[in-house]
Amino acid sequence: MARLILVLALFLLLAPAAHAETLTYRFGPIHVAPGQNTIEFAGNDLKPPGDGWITRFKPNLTYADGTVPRVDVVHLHHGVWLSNGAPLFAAGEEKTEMAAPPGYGWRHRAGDQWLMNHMIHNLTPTPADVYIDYELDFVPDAAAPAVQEMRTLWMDVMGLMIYPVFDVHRGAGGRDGRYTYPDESGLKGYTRNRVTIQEDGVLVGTGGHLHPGGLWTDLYLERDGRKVRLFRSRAKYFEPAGAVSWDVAMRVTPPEWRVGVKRGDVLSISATYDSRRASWYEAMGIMQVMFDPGGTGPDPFAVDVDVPGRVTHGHLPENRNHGGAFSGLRDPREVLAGPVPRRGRVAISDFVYGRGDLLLTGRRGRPAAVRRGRSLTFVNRDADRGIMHSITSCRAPCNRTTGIAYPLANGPVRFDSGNLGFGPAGATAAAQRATWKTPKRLKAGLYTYFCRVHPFMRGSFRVKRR
Ligand SMILES: [Cu+2]
Repeated sequence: MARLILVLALFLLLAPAAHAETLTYRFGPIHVAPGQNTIEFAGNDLKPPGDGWITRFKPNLTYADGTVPRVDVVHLHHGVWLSNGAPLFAAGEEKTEMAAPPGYGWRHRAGDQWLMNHMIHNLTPTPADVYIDYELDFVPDAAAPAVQEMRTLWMDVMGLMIYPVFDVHRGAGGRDGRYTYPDESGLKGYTRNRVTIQEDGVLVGTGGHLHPGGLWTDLYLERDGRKVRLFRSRAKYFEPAGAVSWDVAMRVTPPEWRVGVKRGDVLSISATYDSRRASWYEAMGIMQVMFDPGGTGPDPFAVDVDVPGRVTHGHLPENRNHGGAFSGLRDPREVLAGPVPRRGRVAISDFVYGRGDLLLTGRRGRPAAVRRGRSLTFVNRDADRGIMHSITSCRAPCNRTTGIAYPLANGPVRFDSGNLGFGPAGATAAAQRATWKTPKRLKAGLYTYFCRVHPFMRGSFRVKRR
């Protein structure tokens, strides 16, 4: 009898899913200019036609022929599906599949206004046309009177902003080689990573979003001066070199995870990165939390809800090109120093560093040797075309093949120019300037660098004693 009830209960719970239809959409084509790395917004009519429930969401990025671009060539920095102005789904290159727990769904109405916010990064000087593909499982109202509504609570360590990023500097966060934002940021009274629950209910699922170098995101709950961890969304790296690339999947909560919450409870999140091996610029820490207002669940102070998570996919073939192999590029440590250009200015144009570029031969390919105490000034002449470049320290020789795990911002002396270029205020990764000066306090020696936006760009300069 007990078994029969269980089977019946399971049937009732799972029944709506049986009526779900899978809808596939292609958003695009999106033309990505050479080296593009901009944030775009566009209306999006590609949504279910009627009222009902979305129970699953799966994102991808494709070419017109349906193949998936290699992540070291074109990558989905992020896509956010906004509904009526609020984030509904989001995806980055970790491509987490979001599924509602059985019996639950995201409410959808035919009149909802959708907007697509995307940042697609073309790591090459070749234009490309791509599509954002996504699959939705959808249960029309008529087919499923019993779906329970849940909402997305958007948690971001930076709060709600268009480009919510922070930098993780190599060596930051102390001797454990890990840096947790905001806890180790030194910011006092920081509250942007917190959300206050407005009504009693139950949390039914969550998962984290990180960038390469990210180890995990944590979700906490505070009540009456007590604090408890609800879930750690750990990154699982398929990447052979470890936590250094997009070859990763995030662990999300199992379908049966539930946490009862009360009005006035405070949720907060943090993001932890590896700071031992490299710096991580423009890092993110986001968790989407699914909330059923009015539902009930276990008290997290009485029951340990912080269970291990599960990944939603395995190693993806588009992540196969790791880089770091012999390339035939010169070893800049063996190249003669060259003179400092006029006024110490090094132009970057057409994806080439004007002096010391590892791809240049002859005099211009020699690393300009600047005197100690002086600077070279890099000028991005591609900025007018909307192309950003950076000068970011990497460990010599920095001349191996480009892939998702090479090069890294791992120079023995840390420097980074920011993204030299311009963009709309508040909605860009650009530094809003086109020039950068090398630090004056560098010791004598060779310095190698790459462009974070176009990692095939590599260069070098020297600092010499007076
Ligand atoms: Cu560049």
